[in-house]
Amino acid sequence: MKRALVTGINGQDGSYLAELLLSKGYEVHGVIRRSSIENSTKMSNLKDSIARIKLYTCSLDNHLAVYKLIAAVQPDECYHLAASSFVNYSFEDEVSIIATNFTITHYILSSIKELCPQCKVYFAGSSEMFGNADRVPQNEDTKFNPRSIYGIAKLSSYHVVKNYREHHGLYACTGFTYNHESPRRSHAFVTRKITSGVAQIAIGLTHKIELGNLDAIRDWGYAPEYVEAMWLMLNNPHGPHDYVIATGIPHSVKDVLTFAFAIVGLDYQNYIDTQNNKFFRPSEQVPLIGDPSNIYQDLGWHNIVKLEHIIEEMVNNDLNLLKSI
Ligand code: G4F
Repeated sequence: MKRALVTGINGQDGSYLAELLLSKGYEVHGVIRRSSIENSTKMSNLKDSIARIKLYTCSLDNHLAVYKLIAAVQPDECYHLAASSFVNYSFEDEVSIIATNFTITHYILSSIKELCPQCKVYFAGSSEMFGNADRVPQNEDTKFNPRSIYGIAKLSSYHVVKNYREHHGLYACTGFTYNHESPRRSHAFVTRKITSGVAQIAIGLTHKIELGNLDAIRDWGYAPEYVEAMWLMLNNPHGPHDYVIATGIPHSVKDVLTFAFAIVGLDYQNYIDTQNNKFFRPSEQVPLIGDPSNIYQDLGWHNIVKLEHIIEEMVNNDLNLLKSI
């Protein structure tokens, strides 16, 4: 039986990945923050799988703790998904973003190199590493040009992963994931903010959603499909390679609004407030759209579920959550 270690297992991606690995017969070990274990909201994504997972509360920002964790688990595959995943532009958060999105990656790789160098490692990279890209769509050869500390920290991790692959012989690779959504998405992200707002409007709890740039373009896919891509990357007959994981299809925030409000039969234009500057991002001129040709060619992966259906599932889930209160 293969043994997998997943960091950030209670997040959107970690929880779907845990379910996928369990369905494939893996022994699944997961790491969560100590503060999460007593917070039922933070554990809710694991409600269907928690009984079959071995959970550890480990401070990943402590090198010795990471070393001891890897020594205890001795994984065959490690999926490093733990991250500050909100692309925050506030200066106060920069130190913690660098610690979470860069330093921990190094702790994990260095521990694996010492303790179980046969372990394959997946690192969750991001389209934010391309930032203000010089082309649309972006692929694995596109020049990196991150525009946020988040993107810089992810890019630094990518270089450490590459270094451990090329100079230490580890099977380690990075997935450049573009936005991926589901009912498990946290409320900070625009899709969930919209779908939960629509559900609240539909039952009369509020009458406005405050948003930033409605013309922002993103490449939004379906999270359960993206974790399949991660697994395929660690089971790649061509060896360890980095891939863009994306749909290649551009959509605007307005499209998300149109899909979401259509579910409850309303016109979004009557319910949106864009006066608050705090929701606008600097430097979003270049749309982040991925070219998934390489992962399709090598691993046969491509997205299936369209954004319209993802949003429908999210709105219905948010309506059900409100009805169950
Ligand atoms: O949902 P978002 O906050 O996601 P963002 O920043 O693209 O980041 C997500 O995808 C990245 C790429 O895969 C990941 F690296 C990252 O970890 C995360 O998963 O924003 C999406 C778009 C942006 O263009 C933003 O300007 O929505 C626009 N937007 C407009 N109004 C808003 C809002 N975003 C948020 N969060 N809140 C708003 O009110």
